[in-house]
Amino acid sequence: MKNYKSLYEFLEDNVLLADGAMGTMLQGSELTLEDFLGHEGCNEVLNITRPDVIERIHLEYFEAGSDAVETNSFGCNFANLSEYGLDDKIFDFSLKSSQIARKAADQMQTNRYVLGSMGPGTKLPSLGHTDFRTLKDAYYQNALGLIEGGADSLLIETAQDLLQAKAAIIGAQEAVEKLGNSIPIIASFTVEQNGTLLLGSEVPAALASLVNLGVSGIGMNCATGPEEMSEHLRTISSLVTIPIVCMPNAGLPVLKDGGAFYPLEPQPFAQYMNRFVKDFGISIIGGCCGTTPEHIKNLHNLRLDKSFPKNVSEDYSVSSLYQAVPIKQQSTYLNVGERANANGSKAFRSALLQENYDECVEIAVSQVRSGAHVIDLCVDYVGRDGVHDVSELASRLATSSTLPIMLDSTEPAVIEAGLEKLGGRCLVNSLNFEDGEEDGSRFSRILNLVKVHGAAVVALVIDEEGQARTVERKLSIANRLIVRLREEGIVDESILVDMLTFPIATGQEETRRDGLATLSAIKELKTRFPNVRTILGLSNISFGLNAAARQALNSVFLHEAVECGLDAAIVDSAKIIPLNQISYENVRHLQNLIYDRREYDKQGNLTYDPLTSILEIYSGIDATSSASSLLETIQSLSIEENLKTRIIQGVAKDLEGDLSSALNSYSALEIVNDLLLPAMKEVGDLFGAGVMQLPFVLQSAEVMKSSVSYLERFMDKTNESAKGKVLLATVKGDVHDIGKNLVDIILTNNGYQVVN
Ligand code: THG
Repeated sequence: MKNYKSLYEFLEDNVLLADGAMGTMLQGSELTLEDFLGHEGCNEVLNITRPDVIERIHLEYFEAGSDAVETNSFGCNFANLSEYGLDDKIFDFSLKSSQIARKAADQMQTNRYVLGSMGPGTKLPSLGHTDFRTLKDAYYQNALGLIEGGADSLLIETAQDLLQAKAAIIGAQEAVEKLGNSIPIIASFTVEQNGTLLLGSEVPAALASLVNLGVSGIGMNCATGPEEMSEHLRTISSLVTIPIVCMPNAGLPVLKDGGAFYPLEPQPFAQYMNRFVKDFGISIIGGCCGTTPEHIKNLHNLRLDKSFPKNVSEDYSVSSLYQAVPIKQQSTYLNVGERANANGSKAFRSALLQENYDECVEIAVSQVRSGAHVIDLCVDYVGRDGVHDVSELASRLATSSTLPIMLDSTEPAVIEAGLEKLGGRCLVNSLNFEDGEEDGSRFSRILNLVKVHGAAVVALVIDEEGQARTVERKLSIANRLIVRLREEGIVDESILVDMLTFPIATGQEETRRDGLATLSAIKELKTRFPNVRTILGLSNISFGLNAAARQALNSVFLHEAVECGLDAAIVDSAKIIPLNQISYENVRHLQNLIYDRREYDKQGNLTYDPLTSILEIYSGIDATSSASSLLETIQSLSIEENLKTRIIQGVAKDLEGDLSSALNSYSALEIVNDLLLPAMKEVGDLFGAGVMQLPFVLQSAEVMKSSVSYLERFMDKTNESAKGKVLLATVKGDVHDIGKNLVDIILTNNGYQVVN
């Protein structure tokens, strides 16, 4: 009887050596079309028809020294199996694959482990190929089968779309919970040669999104050899404390005799891995495409000891699909743009009511130009279907926004619908104790969503008795919130307490000291809980004043709050004025209003009221007009620059009007060849240089496509498809399908006739 250690225990003091490639080993085995039951290329079928072949491959790896092997279930997911009409077999194939690996592991004399492989599939939810629920439910079946078959861990690998990885992790967690046996869930993403994931995610964005879901290990596999992974591993090891995975290909593939060949030999492969284990504390190693039992043998012979990453500063960031944004900014506050709010912006509201979602998105993302770090998204509006609205908007923002999203709603269903569209790590705004904290309360429902999706959370000082206005009540509710969230495993750095902002310029006596109470409470909270973050919805402070006075008061109040330790603010970033641009005298009056410094004579008569002075100073003053929208900017350009900018920025709104003006000076063909195509070329160059991410390229291509389809009617028939006919194809169900379709759009736009 072996002295069986759980994988958790093993990982505590050891480097886990996994196996190498499965696919290439299968290609080397003599398999017939019958073995595949006619489903050529569907390796998962082999679990049923040729368990002997799969078992033999596992044994080869164990004999080469693998501590663990991966189940033959990389394609046991919704996208892959539905290509073959086999998506009802997810559970069965997973179960079988896991039983085969378990059987092989149990034949060995020493402890060996089974890693249940969960691959990415070919449908990317961030691009709308499928939805989160469908994927999550299929991954749940995948994970159930793997666990029941005896897997010691679930390895979500080759993740390319953060939303897909999130669906896989959450599906896996549900399965683990259902079966009640705790096993580690490990996530591994794929960084392309350009240094990002397929959809453009930078490594820290992937970490923010996935590590916070509560995985037990994180890292990367596939796409490149070890050399290209080195700097990314350095980044990962500087940001996380959980075990790190690294399973590279045997180098970058070269084409040889019509097939891909992975050139990195076992010896140099092992040398790289040796360095990664020592320098970056990588503790789960193995190989991906092109690696063989020989590669594993060389790794085994190194007998690597576990080392630990040095200089880790854990990263508490939120993220979009593309970038991570630290919640705690170094020398400023986290600027959360307030404009995408149905209650807080007339322009946004009217676009929403017309269901002009593209316009809503434009309002939201334009805030990046005035310095926003995060977008607050609030669609709550009486009489509207919030779930529908948030789904429409979040799915667009998921790829159009480089900024992370703060989902602002009182409805758990709205928050959930938003979370299911966004691959990045969101902030949830907000939690409070208004209807208590029992099961079924909004507090418990929203908290559960925060936990499941690994979000950061805004917590408001509101309890069963209402909003806290005194310093004492603000602090006591804040304390109750923090204690409760800590119990649920939420770290201080992911909690943003909102001490609440009330209007202070109403003239009513009882509101005079509200701003002061908010500032004092923030200051005290920061001394009691230095790692808990604080946030305010800033603009509430100035309701009732005219626009110019509001901008000034908001700006001064923000300055005071940051001095007291405020970490984040929901603001109209275009309208915050640096204090040095407000006159000294006005700043004094505004500060006097905030700190309620009125003056009285000896008889107790009021001699100075800052509010009166402010009303006088700002009466009749217009607020400076804020930055005009991107479309306005575009339409102020020359027609040539207008069309070029439209393509590069992907702006399709009112396109036909502008194209029709261009037809006054150019022929349709000239517009395409001399204006639009050079702009597309620039898009291509920006993409090649890694400056522009894939979804934006697709957006540009869409504008190109709409332009061409409008202009076509003005072209001579003889010019059509003069350049020739192109046949495009790739392996059925392969990830390269996306690239192929992109090539189709671009070739079609360049005058080729494409058979896809
Ligand atoms: N705390 C938290 N979340 C919040 C708030 C808060 N979310 C909503 C709100 N308060 C913060 N957002 C806004 C957005 C806009 C305005 C105020 C707060 C605002 N809008 C102008 C007005 O109503 O006069 C309209 C401008 C326009 O129409 O363009 O003032 O406190 N956690």
